[in-house]
Amino acid sequence: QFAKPEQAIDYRQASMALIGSHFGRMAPVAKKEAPYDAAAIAKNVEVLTVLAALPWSAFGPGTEGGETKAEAWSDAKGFKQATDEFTTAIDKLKVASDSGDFDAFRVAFGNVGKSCKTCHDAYRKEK
Ligand code: ASC
Repeated sequence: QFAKPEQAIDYRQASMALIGSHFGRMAPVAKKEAPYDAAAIAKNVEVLTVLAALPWSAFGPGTEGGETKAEAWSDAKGFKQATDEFTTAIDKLKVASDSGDFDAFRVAFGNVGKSCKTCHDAYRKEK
């Protein structure tokens, strides 16, 4: 899939950036700073569910580096668990946003954010 480690690093950073864009744009809605447009949120979350699957194959053996701590490989089990928790939280956000219920969306959105932070705290280098 990736001829060189740098290509894997670029790929995971690019896909994470898209996830950050599609997740972060919903923050004003979750914080009640912007109106809740259920259809627009559901459409955005649908994109996000696809994006959320992308980065993980780009953390293969021999692709150490970039912004990722060595622990992502030395503690591969913990890393896998953290990324699984994220994709599970995304699946729950999809169910919540499809329901059109604002509070369900808000709670599920917050849980995705927590899973982002938990994994970043453990496995992303300090900036
Ligand atoms: C984002 C983003 C993250 C998460 C995290 C949530 O929008 O880029 O890494 O949310 O800040 O706690």
